[in-house]
Amino acid sequence: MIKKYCFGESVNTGATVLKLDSSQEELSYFKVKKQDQDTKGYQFIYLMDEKTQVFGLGENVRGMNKRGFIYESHCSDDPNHDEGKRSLYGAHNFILIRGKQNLGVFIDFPGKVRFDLGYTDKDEIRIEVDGEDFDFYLICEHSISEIAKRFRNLIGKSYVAPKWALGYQQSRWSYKNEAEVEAVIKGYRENKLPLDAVYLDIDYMERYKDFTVNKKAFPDLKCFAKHLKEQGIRLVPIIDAGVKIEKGYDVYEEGVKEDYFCKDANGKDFIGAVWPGKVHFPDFLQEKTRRWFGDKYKVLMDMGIEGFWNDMNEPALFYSEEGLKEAFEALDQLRALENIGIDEYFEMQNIMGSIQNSEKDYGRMYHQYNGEMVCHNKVHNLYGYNMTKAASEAFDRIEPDKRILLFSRASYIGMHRYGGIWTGDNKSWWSHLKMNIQMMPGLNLCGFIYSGADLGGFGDHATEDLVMRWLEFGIFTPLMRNHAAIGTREQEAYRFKDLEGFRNILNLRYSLMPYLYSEYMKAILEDKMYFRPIGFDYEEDEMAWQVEDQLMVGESMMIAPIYTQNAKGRYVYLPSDMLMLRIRSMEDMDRKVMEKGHHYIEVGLNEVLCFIKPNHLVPTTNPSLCIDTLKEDKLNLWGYVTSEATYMLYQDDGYTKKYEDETHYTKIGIKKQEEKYELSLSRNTVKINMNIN
Ligand code: MIG
Repeated sequence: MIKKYCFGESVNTGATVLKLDSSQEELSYFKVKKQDQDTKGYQFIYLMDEKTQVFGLGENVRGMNKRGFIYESHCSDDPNHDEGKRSLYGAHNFILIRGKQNLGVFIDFPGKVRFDLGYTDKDEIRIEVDGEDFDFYLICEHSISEIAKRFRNLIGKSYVAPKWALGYQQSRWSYKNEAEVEAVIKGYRENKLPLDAVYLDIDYMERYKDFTVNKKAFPDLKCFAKHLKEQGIRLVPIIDAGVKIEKGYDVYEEGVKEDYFCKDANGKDFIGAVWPGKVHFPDFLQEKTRRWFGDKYKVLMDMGIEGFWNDMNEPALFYSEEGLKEAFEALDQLRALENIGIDEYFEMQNIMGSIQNSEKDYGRMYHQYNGEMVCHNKVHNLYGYNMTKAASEAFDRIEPDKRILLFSRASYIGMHRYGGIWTGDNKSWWSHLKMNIQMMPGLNLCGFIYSGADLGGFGDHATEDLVMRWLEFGIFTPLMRNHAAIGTREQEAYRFKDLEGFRNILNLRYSLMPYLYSEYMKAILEDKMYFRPIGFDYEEDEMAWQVEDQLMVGESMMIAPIYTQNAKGRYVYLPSDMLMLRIRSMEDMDRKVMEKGHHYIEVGLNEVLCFIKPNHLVPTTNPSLCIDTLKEDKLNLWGYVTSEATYMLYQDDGYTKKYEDETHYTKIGIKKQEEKYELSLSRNTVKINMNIN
């Protein structure tokens, strides 16, 4: 059951799709406190007992169970994802409380919301909303999974990526020209390593101007894209939020003329600075701006581009004109002093350090909404969401039947209908591999199914073992992209010594595609979670709820990734008997039925460890170098069957939007008859080779 409580006026963020009337009853489970006159907000207090756990909040640091820390929804371009961070790039105001009564809470408010989950008082959840106009949704269901599903019903169906975007993808900030892109592809293809896409970071543009191509670096992008597609490889360019201020640049000139940009307090176009230098920010809160900016993607689509990533849309702000002026003035005052003491020295550092992404600057930026000027701070968390909505709605106009790859860095609840997300600038650190594992279920709870982290890590230098272990986990994330920052050690799979090991890992991704794709599509079409903490599947098992480093992937599998350097194995908790698979390659793996309970399992660097639940199946196929050439008409069925199992295989063309069709499903049944397994199929479109237990 979902109840909506409206506070003040509705803000209409577009996060939800279900139309609900405001409940007149008193809000149960929470004590409501109005904040003082200055703060003008609300506080909601919930009392936790010892066993209470809290899940959700999408993109955030720390464990799957978020109890014990404080988080703040404020989309932030912050590349230091350490344990102390309260906000990352997304604002995902949904929590799921596992207590005496299981509850889901969603705060639909585009300004700041704090989720103090036992930080100030270890037994209290305090939700603080920095405003008076918002909607509070309360979801009550018996089971945790049911709450997760209800929330998805509320916010609508997730975006569906084209199937090629579930292939392995390579990116790096610094592929500067055609030759460098070709070299990467050669590195993959010559070593028989699968690859589906190469990303173009900001260097493909002319002076970082959106929707332009640097002609020297890419003389004929259309022809180049066509040539790569013939090899099964797509190019995915980046689009940044800020539009360069430059005379003669059409996007800039149109924006100024038609009033598409955010304003300053005086009604002039707000000036900030990002990679292109000085920029204006499109006012994505306005419908007309969304339409205009969205249609610009066509420039690249006409060159054969089928995918995009939206960056810097928190929006990131290196400095504003006014902010910089103030900083210089403050520095001048210091310079005028005869002696710079220690206090002044730190003040100076502070002045320099607080220029970027400053809240004061955000407060100087205005949107036009329904004829009113709205201060950016009030709607900050909607910026990336509306940029992505703009692109997605344009794709529907430009290519109505085709799936286009789209994901964003900043996001808000509801953006999952328009695109996926990647989790931004992590580092090549083992702790960030663990963070990636722990973040995925939270993202899924908020509807972001097409998501993933920069595999191998973005900042800092990667090592071979880290990249290998990270890819072993990445096999299971729908967005499987290796991405690194300029200046860091090269980390493409072919750069390392154990090429065969990398080949086996990447091949496994493609071999598992019949399963991974079926589970990906069913998670979207049925509002299910693709990644789940294991307690979600074993609600009665208290031990399962303690596990922070294993995940259920789709309906049949559990994974237990290795995320520590030099580890030769790990402890795994099995919430039931399961079939263990320790995979070196499709031809070489160990299979063993293991009993419910704790186990230490040895896992070599080149081995992938996964498990199949009892009476569950996993369809696999032979690998290929890209999704376009993957054959899925003869499947090799893995399974652990003690009595009988059924599996719904989902197969469609992967490129059009006709995904809701009965004919995409094949029901596979296995029945154990004495020592034999009997196979049944609802259709004869696939051939099955059994590989049970
Ligand atoms: O300020 O475009 O998160 O993936 O490589 C850095 C360069 C801007 C941040 C993105 C990252 C991308 C980088 N961008």
